Amino acid sequence: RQYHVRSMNSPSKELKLSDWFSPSQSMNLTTTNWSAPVVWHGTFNEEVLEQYYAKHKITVGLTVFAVGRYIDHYLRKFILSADMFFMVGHKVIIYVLIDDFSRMPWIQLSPLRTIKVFEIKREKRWQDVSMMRMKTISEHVVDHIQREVDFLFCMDVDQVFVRKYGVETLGESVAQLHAYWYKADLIKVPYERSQLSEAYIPTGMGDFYYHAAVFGGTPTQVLNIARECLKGIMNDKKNSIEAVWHDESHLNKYFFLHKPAKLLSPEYCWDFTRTDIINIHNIKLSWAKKDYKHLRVKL
Ligand code: 2GW
Ligand code: MN
Repeated sequence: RQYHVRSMNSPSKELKLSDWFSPSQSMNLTTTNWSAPVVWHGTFNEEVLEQYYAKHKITVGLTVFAVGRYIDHYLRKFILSADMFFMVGHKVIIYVLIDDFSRMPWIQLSPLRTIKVFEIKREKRWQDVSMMRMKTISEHVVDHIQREVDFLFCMDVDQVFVRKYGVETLGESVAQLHAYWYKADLIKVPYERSQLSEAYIPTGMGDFYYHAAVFGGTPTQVLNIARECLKGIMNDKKNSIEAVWHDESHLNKYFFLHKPAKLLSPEYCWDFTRTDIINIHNIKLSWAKKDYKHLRVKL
């Protein structure tokens, strides 16, 4: 659709929306060059999708980690909002990985929702808390998740669902466009640039900068993602190097080598403090407030 606006000063000249916004700002990419859909609100027919998945009786898993201060800060809101908005009408299993069982909040969930809580050991460095999620995820997918769900999402805990986050997001392997970088020049995105790291992506290469706060797919695909990222992380440790954005750098390398089957628009993981919300109309998941000073002291 083309919007035409008549200019006041020169009534003869028609101004197009694209006279003010560059194409990258005025249009949303809806398909990648490897033919994967980029899901934006409005690019899917909810009714048709719901009819399809209703017949298939799917179960969707969601892993979330909460260690140390993040338990009290984020966990309850994350779970309550997931209960309300994540895969409404479908079976959901929320897998909570927590370092102190006794601090698990008591939450009454709606029908069709189950919680499974597992205690994990606490890593000393926060970088390892984040990175070693890949190890725990692979172990749990093998141990039980692969037999319990049809699709699995892995998410950061420091975010809240604010609208329906539905079956339009399901796919073999799913990657999230990062709210900071989806419009940026590819040479500027913060991929790991040291050749010594397994996460290395040469300048000018890559497709998109993905956000590790959300990734998913079938259990088999998630297992592959988590295993490959872990392999890269462990090799880097052996070589005494750490990628600039930890697990996120390795995830970006993985999706560079193995293109995701589906991409989610930044509406599916938006930073609510951002003011340049051109084309962001329907936010479904929002970053939670981060009190860096308080949260990132020790650990
Ligand atoms: C993390 C950083 C500094 C201090 C504490 C923590 C921390 C993280 C923690 O104390 N407890 C905890 O449970 N976590 C878990 O790790 C939690 O699930 C959290 O969502 C996740 C990633 O940490 P987070 O959310 O603070 O990192 P972000 O929001 O800056 O995330 C991006 O970059 C990370 C790597 O640096 C990850 O790749 C993450 O997936 C990205 O979204
Ligand atoms: Mn986060």
